[in-house]
Amino acid sequence: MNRIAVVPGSFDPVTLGHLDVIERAARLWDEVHVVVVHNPDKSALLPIAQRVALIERSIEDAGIVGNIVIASWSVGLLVDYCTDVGAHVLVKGIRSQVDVTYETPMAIVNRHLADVETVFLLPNPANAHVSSSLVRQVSALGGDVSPYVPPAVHEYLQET
Ligand code: COD
Repeated sequence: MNRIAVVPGSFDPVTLGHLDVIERAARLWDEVHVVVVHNPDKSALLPIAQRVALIERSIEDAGIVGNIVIASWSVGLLVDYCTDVGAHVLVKGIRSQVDVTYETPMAIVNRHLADVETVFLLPNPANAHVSSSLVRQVSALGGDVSPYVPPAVHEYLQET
């Protein structure tokens, strides 16, 4: 059986913290779907197609190849995507108690809705403070975000 995991996120933009979770998931599962999902609770900086393109480039540049599919999902439940592709696992990163509080009810509901389990990975300590919102803020104020994002994202943010 091909074991498939879904790594969902807003990825607005993808950071080194996200890449770490994706790379580790790719070692643990046969196939990993990185899915860009519109989060209605957050106001977006990048269009979804741009987020997908930056993930594609960042994964390629990092040499994480072979078993990764990149997709976006904006219609319906995230577990519907999982069912469509035959995935029974969602992988999320947990940086702090805030993430636990946000993710716990979703994990319970997703298991109830479609028998999809959520597996939480602790962050690499080097990236534990990194978030897309921090990157957006530092970038908007003219700061250097290169310690937090893949080179493709740094380049993109400098150009825009
Ligand atoms: N280190 C490790 N993990 C990290 C880091 C880091 N530095 N930064 C972020 N992460 C993790 C986050 O904890 C999260 O698990 C994931 O990476 C994505 O993060 P973001 O910020 O890009 O995405 P979010 O938090 O806005 O999540 C958006 C989702 C769409 C994935 C989420 O809202 C979701 O699962 N929605 C489900 C929609 C649905 O079907 N709802 C109904 C049933 S619950």
